[in-house]
Amino acid sequence: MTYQIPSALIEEANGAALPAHEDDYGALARRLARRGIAIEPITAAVSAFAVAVPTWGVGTGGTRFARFPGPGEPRGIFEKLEDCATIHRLTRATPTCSPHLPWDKVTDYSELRERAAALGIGFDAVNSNTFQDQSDQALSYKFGSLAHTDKAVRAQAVAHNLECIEIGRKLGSKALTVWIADGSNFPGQSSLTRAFDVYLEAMAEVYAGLPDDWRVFIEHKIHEPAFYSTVISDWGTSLMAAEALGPKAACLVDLGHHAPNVNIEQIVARLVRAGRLAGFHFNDSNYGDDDLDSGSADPFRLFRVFYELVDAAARKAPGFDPAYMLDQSHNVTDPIESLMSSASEVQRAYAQALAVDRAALTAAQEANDVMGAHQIYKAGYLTDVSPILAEARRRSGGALDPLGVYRASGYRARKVEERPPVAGSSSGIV
Ligand code: PSV
Ligand code: MN
Repeated sequence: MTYQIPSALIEEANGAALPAHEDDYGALARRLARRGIAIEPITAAVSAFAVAVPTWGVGTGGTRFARFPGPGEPRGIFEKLEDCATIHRLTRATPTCSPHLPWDKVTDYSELRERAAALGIGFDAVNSNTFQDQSDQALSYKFGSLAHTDKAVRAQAVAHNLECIEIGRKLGSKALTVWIADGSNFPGQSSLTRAFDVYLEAMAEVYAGLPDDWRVFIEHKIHEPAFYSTVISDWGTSLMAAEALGPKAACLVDLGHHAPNVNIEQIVARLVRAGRLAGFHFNDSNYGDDDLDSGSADPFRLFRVFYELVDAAARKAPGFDPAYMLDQSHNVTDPIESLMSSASEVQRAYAQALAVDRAALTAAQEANDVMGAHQIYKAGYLTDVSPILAEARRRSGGALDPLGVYRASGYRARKVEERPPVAGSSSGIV
């Protein structure tokens, strides 16, 4: 039996921190009440909110220059699941993981599903990978996959996506996320029109393989690894593709995949309006697809996105059912610490958005009270909702202070003993 953080440790730490926490929670409740906002519905909503952990995120990431492996890294999907379970155990915010194939391939998927269930973890959207070549692969993706000029390469990429659906079915997943690296590095290198046409043709075959209760998430990205054009470059292209494919297709927003300074929350509002918002890959960025921890660089942007989500849910926008996933690369931190903190930052943005007085905001907007509207909106962001997040965790058996308990447990040191490095092991993402 491998080491898991004992419940007793969580209870003991919670007991010690409880008086101060209750004081803070009570003070916040009174403060919100003065603004006409009840704390309990926010705490209940945060408790019910979940975000999936990417299986590739529990290994140390890297850049195109280097990867500096961390100690006690998971050496395969079973150990990745253990780390995902640890994150959920302490935060109670991450009951599912989002697997990436073929990185997470195994021979027995019922065993994988059972092991995950025993650890209290389920499976969210399955991610396909046609952006790398695998050793057993017949044709190369160097010049593209689903949008390759050669039909045989496209067929290979279609077959991989169909296999991902099959594996996902065995794991209890209900969605396939498709991000392709296809694009070009030189003006004139490829036909901007033909590349999109053949992509749609190939994706129609993937779409045809979706079970009735499945969805396909199309993930756009403006650049990288292609630096002149990408085939699925932006939300407009993604929406065109989703509409061409059918009702089971929707657009996934990775926060790092946009032009600098783009108004992401407006994209979110438009996709909600079109009934095509698939969900998110949360992360943060300063420059490009930096894959920094969610809410670490620009927490106000995360809040702005969540305001649109809260607004859409309150309006009961048709077809609004986004899937929430993290997608980050942890190059210099312990990935478990980063993922716990990120799950909490995503919940924080949600709670802050819920702390906006929507009726007052609508009235101010309608009256063209510019500064009034801005202050009402900003008041949500300026609310320190930390006691709500802690209370939501405590009520579901998690830790008031996940990072403190994680560090006190010595989990990583135990994993260093249990997981001696294996030659060639990799976290997958660079
Ligand atoms: C691409 O940058 C991406 O955001 C896609 O979601 C991939 O599946 C993921 O990163 C992992 O490489
Ligand atoms: Mn992504």
